[in-house]
Amino acid sequence: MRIDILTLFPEMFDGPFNASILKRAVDRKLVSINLHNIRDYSHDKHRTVDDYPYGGGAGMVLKPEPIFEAVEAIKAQSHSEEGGILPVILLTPQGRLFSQQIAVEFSRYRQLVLICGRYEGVDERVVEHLVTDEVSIGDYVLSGGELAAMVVADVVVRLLPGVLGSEASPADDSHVAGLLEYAQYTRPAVYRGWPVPEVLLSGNHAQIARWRREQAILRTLRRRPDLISKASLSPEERLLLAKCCSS
Ligand code: 6GU
Repeated sequence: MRIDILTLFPEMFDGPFNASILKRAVDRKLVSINLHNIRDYSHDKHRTVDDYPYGGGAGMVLKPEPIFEAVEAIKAQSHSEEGGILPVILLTPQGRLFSQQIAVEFSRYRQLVLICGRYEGVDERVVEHLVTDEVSIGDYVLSGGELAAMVVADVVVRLLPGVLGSEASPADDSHVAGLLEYAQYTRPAVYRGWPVPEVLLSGNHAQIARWRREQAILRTLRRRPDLISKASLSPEERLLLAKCCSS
């Protein structure tokens, strides 16, 4: 996969893309991440990228020309022979709420373009005529789309084939089956007097799997009851829930 990121602050990306799983994925050429400074596409010697809003009001608005021209330059250099649609995703608090499901959807594309919004907003003609999707990472306001773009890139890249080791399957992750993950323990078996649940030491794999499943369901119910109705549960599990909630 190729990810192109348009930003006014490319240096913000140095950290996350140069460590851990993202770095390994880049080093192994499973993904290439290309940063583009929107300012490089400005038209004047002051490298202007924003301007006052028509109609007045506080703050500045990102001008359309540099963003259109940056995306057009990306389109011209990459995969143009394929003719498929290129997702152009604007990171903005106005967008649809990002989720594991949206990440799976994004992970199926050969290429993504992420545009990091800044200031009070982006000229609406960018949204109407260039952007194919607007995404927010939560109901709070960041000072710009950069951190959100890093979140989206991280979540998508770890889904790409070969990025995680075979033993760490994304299929078990929280939110994949619509449930939170069960509690994990490692050695020592007793730490400061706190023991690891006995079933995990039993070696009985069927029993362990059953315990973990139950833990995941109960934890989701307690912490994120909003997720339970959409989780894929067996009829027996639904019955268990009905019992424990009514008592
Ligand atoms: Cl994508 N951008 C900004 N500025 N704030 C946000 C966000 C994005 N998602 C949540 N808050």
